[in-house]
Formats: sequence, C-alpha cells, structure tokens
Amino acid sequence: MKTKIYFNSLISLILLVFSVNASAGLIFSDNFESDTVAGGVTGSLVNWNITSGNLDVVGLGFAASLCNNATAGHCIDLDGTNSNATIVTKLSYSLSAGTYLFEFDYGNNTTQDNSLFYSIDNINSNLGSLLSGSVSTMFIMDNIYSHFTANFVVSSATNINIIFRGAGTANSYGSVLDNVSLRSVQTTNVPEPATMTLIMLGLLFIVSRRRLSQ
Ligand SMILES: [Ca+2]
Ligand SMILES: [Ca+2]
Repeated sequence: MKTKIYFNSLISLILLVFSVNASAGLIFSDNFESDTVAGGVTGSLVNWNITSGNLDVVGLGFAASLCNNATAGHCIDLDGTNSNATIVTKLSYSLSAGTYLFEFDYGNNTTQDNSLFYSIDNINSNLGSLLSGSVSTMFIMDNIYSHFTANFVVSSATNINIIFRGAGTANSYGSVLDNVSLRSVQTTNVPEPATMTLIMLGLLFIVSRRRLSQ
C-alpha cells in the first residue's frame, strides 16, 4: 500500500518536472505606445536603438490615421525625414532550444515602392541570423495592415537582437511598423541531469521497497 503511495507521488513529481518548461511565453513585445510622437527621430526609442537614418513616431497630431486600425495609438514610419532607419532592440534576449513565433504588423505611408527588412540575429555575429527576410509594404488603405507571422527553431541556447530596416526611396514616406512580438511556443522538455538523478533514485527506492515487502 505504502509503495503505491510513493509511486503515485513520484509520478506526480515527474509530470511536474516535465510540465514546468512547457508553458508558452512572451519574450518581447512593442506597440510603440510608450514612445513620444515626433518626426525625424534619431538616437533611440524606449525599446530600440536607431542605428542608422531617422524615423517618425506617428500618432495623435502627426499623421495619426496611419496607425488607427492596428491599435489606436502610435506606430513607426521607418522613413523619417528623407532617410530610411534601422532599429535594433536595446536589450538582447536569451532563447533556449525550442520553437519561437515572430509577428509584426506592417504597411506603407505611400503608394510608392517600399520594403521592410526584418532579422533575428545572434548577438555573436559569427553565428548569423536565426530568421531574416523582407516584405514589400503596401499603402495602408483604410488602415488595414498586413500581418507577418513566422516560426523559427533554435537548436541550442543563444542570445538575440531583433532588427528592422526600412528600404525604398528616401522621401519621408516609408514602411510603417507596429505590434512587434516574439514568443516561445514550444521549448524542448529535457529534464536536467540533477532532476534525472533524483528520478532514478526514486525508482530505485520503490524497487527496493517492493523487494523488501515480498
Ligand atoms: Ca501602436
Ligand atoms: Ca516620414
């Protein structure tokens, strides 16, 4: 009887250990609501460094209609004043092995050709990008944004930055960005060595008690 209780407890422990890492988690998100509305911004935003060019934080009093449908509030025009901007997250983020979901909303401040480059880069530049590419941006008719979504796999733990860069004619009307997010959707549930040792000791304990009671 006692052996059965021990066994059930051990099973509960094992299930707990395996479920701890399984929860999906938000790693980074920005809807630019914390940034001050302004044109031709250089230097930095709340969550980003502007590493080249300049951008506009669009919102109430400054072309606000560009942003209204994504979430009422602010968005970014990556062609500030005659200059396409590159933005890089101020912080780097640790990703363990697993699968991740990257999303953002995008549009265009003009009917002219513009595009938007995105990249999730290892901060060790020798390791390159985990995910990168570009989208052609479409003029935001009636504020209907396009939504970008992509999964990518991290095979071993690493630290990353998120990067965006506007491209196209630098004429103050550029690609528009909003609602950036990165989340883990599945991490690899491998118990750590110490946990594995505890489980093995527990199993040995149960087997030895069974033998004694027979
Ligand atoms: Ca926004
Ligand atoms: Ca602009």
